[in-house]
Amino acid sequence: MGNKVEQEYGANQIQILEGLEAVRKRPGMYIGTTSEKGLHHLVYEIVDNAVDEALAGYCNEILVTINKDGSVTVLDNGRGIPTGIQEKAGIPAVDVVFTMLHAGGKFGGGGYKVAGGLHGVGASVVNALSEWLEVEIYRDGKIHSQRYEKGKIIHPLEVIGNTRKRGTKVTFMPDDSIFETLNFDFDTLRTRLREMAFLTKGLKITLSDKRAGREKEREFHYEGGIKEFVEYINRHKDPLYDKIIYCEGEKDGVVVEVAMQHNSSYSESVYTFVNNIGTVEGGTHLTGFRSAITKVFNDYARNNKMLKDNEDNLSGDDLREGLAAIVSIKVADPQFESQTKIKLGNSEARTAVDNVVNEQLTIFLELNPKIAKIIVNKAISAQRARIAARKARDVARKSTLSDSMALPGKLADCSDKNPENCEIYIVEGDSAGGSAKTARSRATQAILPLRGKILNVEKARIDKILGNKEIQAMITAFGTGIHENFDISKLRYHKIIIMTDADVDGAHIATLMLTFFYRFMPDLIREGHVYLAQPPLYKLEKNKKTWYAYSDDELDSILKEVGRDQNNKIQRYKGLGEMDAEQLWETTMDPEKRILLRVGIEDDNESEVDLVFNTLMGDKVEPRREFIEENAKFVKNLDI
Ligand code: TTJ
Repeated sequence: MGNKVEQEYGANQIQILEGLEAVRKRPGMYIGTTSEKGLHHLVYEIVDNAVDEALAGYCNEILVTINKDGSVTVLDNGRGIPTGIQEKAGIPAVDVVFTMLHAGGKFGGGGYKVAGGLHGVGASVVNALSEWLEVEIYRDGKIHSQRYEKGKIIHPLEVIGNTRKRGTKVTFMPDDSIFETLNFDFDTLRTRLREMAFLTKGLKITLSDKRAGREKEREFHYEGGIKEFVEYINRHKDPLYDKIIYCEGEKDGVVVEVAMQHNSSYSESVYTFVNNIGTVEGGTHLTGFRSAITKVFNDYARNNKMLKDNEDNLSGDDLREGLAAIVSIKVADPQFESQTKIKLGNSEARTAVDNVVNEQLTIFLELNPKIAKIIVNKAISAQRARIAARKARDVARKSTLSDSMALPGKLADCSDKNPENCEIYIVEGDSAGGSAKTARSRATQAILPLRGKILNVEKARIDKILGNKEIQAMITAFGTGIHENFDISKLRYHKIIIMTDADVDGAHIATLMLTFFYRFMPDLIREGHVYLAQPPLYKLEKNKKTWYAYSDDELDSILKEVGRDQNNKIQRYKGLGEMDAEQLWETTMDPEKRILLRVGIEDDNESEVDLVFNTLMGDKVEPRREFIEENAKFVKNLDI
């Protein structure tokens, strides 16, 4: 008998070691990437386990600490991972959790485990990819301790003391032979942990950085859960009514939670989650949400004579104008359609969200007729604007039917017709546009000068936006169309380069353009076609030699090199207009020498990008300053 147990134990051990070895050999298969992103996934993976304990109702506090040595600790006040021998494996349950792949019975226990999407590979993968990992379990009055190195158990689980606490503490040091970087980013962790806290009402998550010189702490605790998430999305906007509309329920094993509130803007900010993971491409839950919204509001409008019998239904787009919403569902067996696992496929999720929202939103509107009327009226004016815009577009289309590819008059196009070789500079002001036209390399560089501030698309309705000359010029020059008609294969230039003055106004104009791209042609940014030119801030002349500096620091280091004396002639450029064509070419347009910043969107984080924009574009002054401090995050340094 004893012999048999031993044999099984041995077989398990071999299986464990093979499993961990596979993870270390092909980490990408388990965590997607060994870049900074993969590094942060390790933390989410461990935190997910503690959040599961919170979802089960046994834990209300999680503390995440970046330690002085760069390791990370996750501590919860849950029941503690079981320490007894697990019969099937013949080793303590905690060792099963940390050494056996896909251990822990994900989705097996009748609960809704959070880790069903992008990560969800389990604590054993984190362990396998860690130089070392230590667990302390506070359970049954005792402190149980275990240490692993590169995933391997070093010694049997031991009791190292007594405690009155309950909970689990995990500390791990990622393996530097596996990850490209071990540098945890406070803001990246902050964003995800805040999202987790919004999605798990009542759970307090604290993030604390103990690294020398970087000490910082943030606490996330939202009793209102996703209702507070919606308040957060609308925090710099004007809500159209005070309440947050909230629906929750369960159907066919799908737990549904929805919160929403309209604001006075014209864009939609709806974010969807499955098992606490953002589904950037939406899916069935989003479809269910949209169809319920469309039906319930149209029924309400008809029943209350706000829409006459001969009038068209309000479209979903009309009803979602200015809508901020969170749709969060929990499903035991999430099916994802796309490779990237960000589009939900479960059909029962569609009916569940549709039913829950249908039923509860109908009741809400009956109980809150003032709010119902505000929303329906907003949708009716959106509908009018949409019809006006369609007419304007039809007129525009007809007037250019003979030469539908008519390019804007101000565009100086390039001669090369292969989009891959071509770039278009969108230049602030006619005078800088003139210099750029002289300076450019005609074969591959096109110039489109724009006059003054372009329209803020966050604050204008679609009819006005499409009637705007500058916006029309960009749309026709790019060739792609917009929104659902957007077709990237028609893009006429693979680099779209925004060139504005290196001052606050220039930054503002650049942001207005980025906002337009993000709202009307987001794939341009996603696919990396959008760039910011970087004109120099200073010119230094000395002994017939010239230097250009793109920042104060750079000027400083040049001065250090050439010596600070009276022969230095320093010019501070206030605008592109102060440079002649030759200087403009040399400093900002010559592909061999220029600096370009490529604009990107972080996949995981579209709600943040959205917020970043809204912050800058809003009416309130303070948030704008915040943005300017933070906008480095939006733009990543690319070319030299
Ligand atoms: C499992 O069912 C019996 C009672 O304990 C349940 C459990 O495992 N709870 C639990 C696990 N609480 N916290 C964890 C946990 C916490 C961290 C930080 C890391 C991991 C892998 C698990």
